[in-house]
Amino acid sequence: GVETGTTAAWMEKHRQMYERATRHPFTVSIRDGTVDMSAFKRWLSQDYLFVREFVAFIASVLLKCCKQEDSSDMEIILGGVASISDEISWFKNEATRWGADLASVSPLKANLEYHRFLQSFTEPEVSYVVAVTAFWIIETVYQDSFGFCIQDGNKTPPELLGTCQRWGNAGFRQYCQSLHSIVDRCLANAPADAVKSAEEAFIRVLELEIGFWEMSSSQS
Ligand code: HMH
Repeated sequence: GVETGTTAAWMEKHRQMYERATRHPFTVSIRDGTVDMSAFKRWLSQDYLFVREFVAFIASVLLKCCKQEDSSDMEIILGGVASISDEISWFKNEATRWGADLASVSPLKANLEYHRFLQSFTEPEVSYVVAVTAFWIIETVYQDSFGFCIQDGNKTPPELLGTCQRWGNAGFRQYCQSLHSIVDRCLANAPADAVKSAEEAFIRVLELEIGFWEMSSSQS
C-alpha cells in the first residue's frame, strides 16, 4: 500500500483533539466575523509573551539539530529563527494598532503552563526528534487555524486578515511541510521509546494549544 508516516497515524488517532486545536471557537469566530475584539486583544498580548519564550525553544531545537551527525535540517530551522525576529516586530506594531500595552501584560495561567513545557526542551537529555516534533506541531496548529480563516467562504474582518495571513500564507504552509518531512524522517529512524516520547509531546502541544485559545477567548 501507500506508505504513510508516523505522523499520519497520530493525526488519525488524535483527530478529535487536532480538530479542537485547529477549529477552536475562538479562531472560527475570526473566520465568521463574530470575534470579540477584547478576546482578540487578549490573545495578541498573550501570544507576544508566548513568542518571546518560543525564541529560546527554537534555539534549543537548533542546537540539538546542529549536534546531529546529519545537520542538513539546519537551514529549515534557521528559517524559523529568522521569522521569529520579524514576528516580534509584527506583534509590537499590531499591539500599538489595537492599543494593547505589551509592557504591562503578564502571562495568564495557560500561557505559563505552555512556557514551562517549552522550557523543558532546553534540557540536553531531550532528543532532537522529540523537540522537532513539538516544533512542527506548534507551528502547524497556527498554520491550520489561521489558514482556515482565509480559505473560501470566510467572513474574516478585513482588519484581521493580516494576522491570519501571517500564519495562513503559502510560505508558512510550505515551511510547516518542510518541518513535517523532517519529523517523519527522524521518526522513521528513531528508537521506539523516542517515538513514544514524540507522540506524547505531540498530544501535549495540542492540549496546550487548546488551553491557549480557551484562555484567550474566556476571561478567567
Ligand atoms: C500559542 N502557538 C502559539 N503561538 C504561536 N505564535 C504559535 C503557536 C506559532 O508560532
